[in-house]
Formats: sequence, structure tokens, C-alpha cells
Amino acid sequence: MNEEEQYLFDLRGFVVVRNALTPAQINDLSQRLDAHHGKNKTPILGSDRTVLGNHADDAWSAPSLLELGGSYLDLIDLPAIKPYLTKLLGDHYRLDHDYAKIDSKMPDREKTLYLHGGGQGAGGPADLVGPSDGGQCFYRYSNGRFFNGLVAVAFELDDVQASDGGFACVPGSHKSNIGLPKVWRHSKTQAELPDFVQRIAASAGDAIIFTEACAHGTVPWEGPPSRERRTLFYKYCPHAVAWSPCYYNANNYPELTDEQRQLLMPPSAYGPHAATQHIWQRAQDEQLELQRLRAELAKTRTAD
Ligand SMILES: O=C(O)CCC(=O)C(=O)O
Repeated sequence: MNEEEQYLFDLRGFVVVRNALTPAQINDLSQRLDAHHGKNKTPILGSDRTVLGNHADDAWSAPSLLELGGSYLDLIDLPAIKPYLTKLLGDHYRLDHDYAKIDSKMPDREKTLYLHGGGQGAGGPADLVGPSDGGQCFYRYSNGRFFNGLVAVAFELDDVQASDGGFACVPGSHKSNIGLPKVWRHSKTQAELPDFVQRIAASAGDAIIFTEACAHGTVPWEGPPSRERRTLFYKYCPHAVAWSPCYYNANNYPELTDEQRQLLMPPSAYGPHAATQHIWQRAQDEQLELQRLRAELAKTRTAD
């Protein structure tokens, strides 16, 4: 992250990394997403890890894009993005949640722009960032370091013109001391967007990195219905912070490297330290054993 990008991130709350993905990665991610979407027609896939797939599902089983495998696992620690995350979150940040969104497929009633987040004044029950006081949306720069409560990386799989829709934010709002006035939070059409909201055009393969503390949201899709905006969101926290109540179970993804397993660690002040690793390893191993025992029990019940 060079000096210019650091300046712009501090000033505006986001930075665009052009060509973060190679054409081969875009292709692989697209094919896997389209195959998955063929079976699951909802325009939002994966989750913010506040839901389990089914009522009876195990803990540690919230839907995730990581289940799509291949390049979805590579995105966890993509070399083109890693230096940005280290600069913005410090060492030993963690992947907190991930999901994909297909804007052009969203039903009309869900196409409203909900600006959420927004500096020191963010949060509260009326804000989408969570039901609490919003302290999790922090942004600070001090002693030569960035501090962010949550940093989102939005990987674009399609070209998106600003007039189509897509990511928009109120640049600089991550440092505002006053919450975004209610009257400006919702826009049902692009014509209603307040003029200080900046829309960001992006090309397939670009990554928009933004702090959740910057008031942001999705502009109502008004591009041609034939075009899509498919975006993959990977969201990262400092190691002691958790946004989502469901943590990853690295055991569910046997192809992960050691470094990727560390990025999936649940939160603690220790980060991926030897002092804590064995604790979570035991919890994950017990989960495996539980799954095995449940499968055995189900088999016995069917045999009866
Ligand atoms: O569509 C976008 O890029 C914005 C998504 C968003 O609001 C979020 O991830 O919190």
C-alpha cells in the first residue's frame, strides 16, 4: 500500500485496487459461483455468518463462499491484497465473514440504497451494522498506524459503470463525529441519491477495499437487466475483534495452507499464538467427533 493509497484511504475511507484478480481467477470464481447459483437462486450467497443453513445444522456450519473451493480459498490471503490488510489491520488480522451478492438479480423491493456505518456516530438499532452501539465500526489513525474495526474487500467479477449501480459511499464519513442524518440513509432510486454520495465504477478483477466505518451501501441497480454485478465480499477484523457470532471451522476445508488456517482463527487478544491454537483446535476436533457420532447414530436409527 503506497503512500498515495494510504493518503486516499485515510481521506476517503476506501481505495480501489485495479486488477487484483487475474483473468484465470475471474473465470474460475465465475464458473463456481454460477454453478452454485444454479442450485441456489437467492441473489445473496454465503452469509454474514449470522445464520445457520438449516435449523438442525451443527454449530460452526454457517454458509460460506469457502465451500465453493478453488480460487475461493485463494482469496482468503490473496498476495495482491495482503499488504493492504496488514497495513490497515496490523499483523494477525482474521477473516470474519464472506458472502457474494448479485445486484442485478435483487428483487426491486431490495434495491434500496441503505447507507450504513459512518464514523463515530454509527450504529444503533436503526443502522444495518448491528444492533449494538456501533463501537465495532471504529476507524482511527494514530502513531503512524491505521486502526479499523472491519475492513471489507469487494472483489468485482463484472465491469460496473457508476450509472449501473454498485458500491457507493460518503467519502470521509469514517471520521465524522455526527451520525448520518436519517433523511439521507435510504434512496429507492438513483435519482434520490444525495449528491455527496460517491458511486465507484469498477472493472472485472478490481477490488474495492473499504472500512465499514465509512457510510456506504449498494446503489439501486439501474443497469440493463442483461448485465450482472457479481461481487464477492471478504471481510476482515483485527485479531481480537469478532463481528459475526459464527466462527469458521478450518477443518471443513482440508486444502487450506497453515497461513490460511490461521486467518480463520476465532478472535482472541493472542491472535494465532501457540497459547491459543490448541484450544480452538480441540473445539474443532470435538466438532468433527460430534459429526461422526451423529452420523453413526443416524445410521443405527435407520437400521432399526
Ligand atoms: O454493494 C456493495 O458494494 C456494498 C455492500 C455493503 O453495503 C456491505 O458489504 O456492507
